[in-house]
Amino acid sequence: MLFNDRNEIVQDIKQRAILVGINSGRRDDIPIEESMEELKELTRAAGAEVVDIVIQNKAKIDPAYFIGKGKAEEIKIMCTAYDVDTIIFNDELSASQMRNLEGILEVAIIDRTTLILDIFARRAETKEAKLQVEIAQLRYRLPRLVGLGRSLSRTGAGIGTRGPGEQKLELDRRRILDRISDIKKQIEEVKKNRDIQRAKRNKLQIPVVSLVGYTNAGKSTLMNKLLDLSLEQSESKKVYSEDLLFATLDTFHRKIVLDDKKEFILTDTVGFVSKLPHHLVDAFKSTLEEVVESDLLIHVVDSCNENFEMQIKVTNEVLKDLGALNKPMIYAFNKCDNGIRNTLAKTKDSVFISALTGYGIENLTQIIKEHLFKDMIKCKMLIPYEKGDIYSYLHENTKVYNIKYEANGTYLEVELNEANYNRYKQYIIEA
Ligand SMILES: Nc1nc2c(ncn2[C@@H]2O[C@H](COP(=O)(O)OP(=O)(O)OP(=O)(O)O)[C@@H](O)[C@H]2O)c(=O)[nH]1
Ligand SMILES: [Mg+2]
Repeated sequence: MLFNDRNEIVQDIKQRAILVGINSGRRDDIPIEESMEELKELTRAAGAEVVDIVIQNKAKIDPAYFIGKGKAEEIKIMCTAYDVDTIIFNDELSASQMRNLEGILEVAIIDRTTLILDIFARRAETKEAKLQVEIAQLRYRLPRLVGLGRSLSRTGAGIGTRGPGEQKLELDRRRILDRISDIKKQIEEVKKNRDIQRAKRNKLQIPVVSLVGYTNAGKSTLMNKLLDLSLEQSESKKVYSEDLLFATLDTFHRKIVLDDKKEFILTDTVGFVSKLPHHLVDAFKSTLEEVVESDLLIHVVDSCNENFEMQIKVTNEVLKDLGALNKPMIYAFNKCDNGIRNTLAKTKDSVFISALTGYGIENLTQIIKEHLFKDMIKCKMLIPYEKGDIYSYLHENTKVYNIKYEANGTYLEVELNEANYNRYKQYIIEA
């Protein structure tokens, strides 16, 4: 990759990478082959080419070189033979491991965290996401600056050197610290604005449902499918979905109006991945606050993926970290157009769907309704004719079963949520 004077990329040359992972043999780890397959997908998402994959069986990692020194020397030979310029490790490396490895291998050393941060930097679209990613990148690189040449330097550009908006990341310690405090201030500003928006939504008393799950599970596709069914909709409200890790980085809110006028706000969120960098989770905590505050979580699972159980576990761990694990949650086993796994047991809080074909979506909305509107109260009301505004509000926003125009006002049989029930109590004649 080459940069011009303004620090913008002018030419992108594909990096050629060898991926390196350690098989610790621990039983609760994800099988190494699958973890490396995921690393390969991540590498692809960062725009580099995978030349080879090296796995070392090793119960304990080497404090100096992460892998064995002998293995590192073997990889050095491969680098020359295959014209490789980057080595990507499947775990987080310490500053000294990076430095030592760079000394032997003489190519750029990237770890899984740097790789994930790099993908986030490439994908970040909104100002807030960009700020969050950059701060996570800077915090991660700060203790790793010393002695790192090729991996972070200006000439050895590539994964790990770019921030959001394809700008070069700061290298100077002092300037990094200044930049971090500057970003913090900007995030505060954005947060204020978001809090105002959220307060507005809260005021509407509309329940919030959040889609959560592993990256590529189909959250955004499901959001689009539910938008299709919504009584209020528009094509421009569709969100981006793609067969790519981390297609979504921002939180999106859409109003869904069901056939009986019951409505809720649906939130699409960033997908999770195993070994998600802590700095990143921290940075995204503010955007994910809404997940913590939602009334219901739909945990979307790619049931076609061999590792779906691990993906559920990872997602739940991140949710726990966010303090959202105590929320009511429905498991939506997605991609069932490819058949339903016979190991999947159907429970009252799980549903088999295909966000692509629409299979099972009715069932899902039924379950959502049961969760969100179980406290709906059916009642009979008499609205005086001079309170036309209340009548219009109820007519537009609630399920009306019966209307009669009586001598002293409009008689309504409606279903009210708790807020409306309390608000219009005086007009209720029978609950
Ligand atoms: N076969 C099949 N593919 C699906 C289904 N739902 C989603 N997909 C595909 O899965 C890929 C990922 O879908 P997204 O909706 O972008 O997934 P996501 O969970 O939003 O992913 P991130 O935003 O990366 O976290 C896309 O290629 C979708 O077309 C489904 O029900 N069946
Ligand atoms: Mg998405």
